[in-house]
Amino acid sequence: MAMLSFERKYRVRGGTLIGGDLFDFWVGPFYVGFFGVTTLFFAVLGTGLIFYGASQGPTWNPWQISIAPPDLKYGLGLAPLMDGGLWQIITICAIGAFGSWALREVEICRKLGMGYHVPFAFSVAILAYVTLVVVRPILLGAWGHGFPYGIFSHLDWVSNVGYQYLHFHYNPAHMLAVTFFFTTTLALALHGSLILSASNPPAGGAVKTAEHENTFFRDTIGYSIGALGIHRLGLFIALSAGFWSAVCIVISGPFWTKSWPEWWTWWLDLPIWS
Ligand code: UQ2
Repeated sequence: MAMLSFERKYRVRGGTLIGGDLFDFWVGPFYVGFFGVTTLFFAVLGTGLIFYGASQGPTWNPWQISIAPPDLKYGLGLAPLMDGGLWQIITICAIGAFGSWALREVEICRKLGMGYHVPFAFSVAILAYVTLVVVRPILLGAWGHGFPYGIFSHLDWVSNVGYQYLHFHYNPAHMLAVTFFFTTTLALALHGSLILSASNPPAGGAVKTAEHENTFFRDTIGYSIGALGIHRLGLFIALSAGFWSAVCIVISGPFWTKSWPEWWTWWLDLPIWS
């Protein structure tokens, strides 16, 4: 693949965490590195095992393929391959691939002298996944508490686990997570529309800059958070959505076993009502 004229300037040596110069090269546009190799290894192995699992299952319908975790009776031990063992190895591959991808991002940040914001942000997504399939199952004492790898089957899992707590929307951490998700869409809608309105004028029109962007919001709501500020806010609320998602599921079972509506009896029990 042709290298863009400016790419050579950024193809700097070093910044690797492991492997020194050994994997410090590019394949076409892609930086490889030690973690590029491990990403590829885990991704190919994990995907291959999903296809193998599907080949042993009852369907090739992509909506219905599902790789189930072990039965609860296996606890935190290893399960037979066709009885949840595949799910266990696929989970290791997934964490290996996601973790390798994050560390490859770290190496690229180091090469370019950038902050680690992108790998940090991705790590919060990994944290949410690991909370679901490792932390919570360990706290509950069985890998069978992980979710199945399938399109409809994971939706069924979410629905079933939700109903175990009667009404999951009463989970206060879930409320926070949902609020952060919605606020993230609000912020991105405001930001995306503002940037396009200023920097993508009709043909022949003049591109506007930060002055116009700030003035629009000062005229509308008396306040502009600023060009840097909106990105700080956006990162914070997006990561908060992922963080509180992890919290809301990890407290369900390990730290609260009753229905979530019952949690709110603390409000009714306040002495101020008597
Ligand atoms: C802004 C600004 C931007 C923006 C946006 C705003 C010039 C290009 C979207 C407006 C955002 C505000 C006022 C914060 C809204 C708060 C929440 C919680 C959604 O001022 O500066 O930069 O993109």
